[in-house]
Amino acid sequence: MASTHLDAAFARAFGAPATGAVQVARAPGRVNLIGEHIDYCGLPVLPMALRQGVRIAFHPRSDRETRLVNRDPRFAPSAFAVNASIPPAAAGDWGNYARAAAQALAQRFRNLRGVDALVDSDLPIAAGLSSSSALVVAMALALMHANQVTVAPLELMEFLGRGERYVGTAGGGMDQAIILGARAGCASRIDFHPLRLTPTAVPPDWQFIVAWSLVHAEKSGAARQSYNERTRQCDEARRLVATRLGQREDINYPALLAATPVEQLLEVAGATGSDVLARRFRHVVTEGIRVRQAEAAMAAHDLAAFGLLLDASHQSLRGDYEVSRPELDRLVELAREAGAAGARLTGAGFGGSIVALCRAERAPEVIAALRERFYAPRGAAGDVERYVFRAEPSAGAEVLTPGASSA
Ligand code: NG1
Repeated sequence: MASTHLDAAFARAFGAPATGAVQVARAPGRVNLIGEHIDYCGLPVLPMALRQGVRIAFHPRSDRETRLVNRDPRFAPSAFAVNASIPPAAAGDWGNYARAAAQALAQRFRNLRGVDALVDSDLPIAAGLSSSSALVVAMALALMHANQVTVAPLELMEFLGRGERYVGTAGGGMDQAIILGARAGCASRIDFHPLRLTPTAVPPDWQFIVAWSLVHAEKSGAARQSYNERTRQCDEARRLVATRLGQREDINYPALLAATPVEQLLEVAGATGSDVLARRFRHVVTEGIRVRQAEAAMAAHDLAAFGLLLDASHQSLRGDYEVSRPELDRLVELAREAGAAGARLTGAGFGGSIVALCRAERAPEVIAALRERFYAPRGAAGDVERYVFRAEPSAGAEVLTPGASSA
C-alpha cells in the first residue's frame, strides 16, 4: 500500500498529528529455503526475505503509552505503557508481539516514549512466513525511530530474537536476523556462534514458489507446545550424545559436529535407547549438512542439486522430526509432479506453507497444477493468488523516508 494511503488511514484511526509527519516502518516476512528447526541448535540456516511484509505507520507520543490499531478488523486495538516489564495481553493476542519489542527496547534504554501505531500487513498469518517476527521488528524500528535511539544491527537481531520469547515460544534467532539483515536478490546463510549473515545471489532463472496448506500453524496454541517440545528434545539428545562421547555436557551442536564424524554421532545417538531422541538428533545433524550443500548448489547455479536437498529436508522433517501434515505432504508431492526440482515444508510446520523450486519458466505450470489439484478440490481456487505466490528475494526492514511511495 502507498504510504499516502497509510497516512490517511492513520489520521482516521488516531486523528491527524498536530506536529511532525507520520512515518512508516516496514519489515518483510521470510521464507526459509533450508535449515529447518536447527537455528535453536545454533546451526546455520538459509532463508531469504519476501516482498510481502508488515508496515507500521507511527507517530511519537509525549508519554509512555503505545496505542495499536490493526487495519485487519480481526485484530482488536491494543494499548500498553512502554516499560521494562510489560504485562502480557491474553495468550495468542497479536498485541503481544508489539509488547515483546517494546519490553526488549525498554530493558536496553530508559524512559522511552510510546507511539500511536497503525499496523498493516500483506503477509498470510500463521503460514510459516514469520508474520509475527515481522511485527516485532517493525515495532522495534518504529519505537527506536520515535525515540531517536539506535542499536548496531547484529545486536538488534540478537536481542529481538531473545525479546520475542516474551510470547512464550523458545524460538531460535533466524527470523529476526533475516528480517533485519536480508539483501535484495539474495538468500543469506545465517551463522549463530557468533551471529553473521553471508548473502548468496539467487540465480535469476530460479523461482521459489510459496504455497499455503490452508492449515494455520498457530504458534500460540498446540503448535507452540510441539515446537517447544522439539527444542527440549534436541537439547536432551545433544547432552546424551556428548556424555557418551566423553565431551563436556554443555558442548553446543556446532562444536559437537566439528569434533566428531557424522557417522559416529549418528551411531552414538542410535544407541542412546530413545528412538525419538535419535530421530530428532538425526534430523538436526543431517539438515545442518544439507544447508552447507544447498548454499554451494546455489552458488554453482545447480538447480537439480538444490531441489534434491529440498526433498531430503522434507523427508527428514516428516519422518524424523514429525512436524509435517498430510496437507503439506500433498502440496510437496503435487509441486514435484508438476515439474518442481524439489519442495519441502518451510517454517515450523504443523501447518503453514511449503516452498518449491523450479526454473522461472515452469512457475506458471506449477502454480496451475496446485490450483487444480490442491486448492480447487478444497473449494479454495478463487483465492489462489493469496495462497500461492512467487517469492522475490527482498531487502530487510527499514523506516521509509516520509512521502516515499511503496506499492
Ligand atoms: P515460524 O515459521 O515463524 O514459526 C519458527 C521459529 C524459527 C525457527 C523455525 C523452524 C520463532 C519466532 N521462529 O518459525 O526461529 O526455529 O520455526 O525452523 O520462534
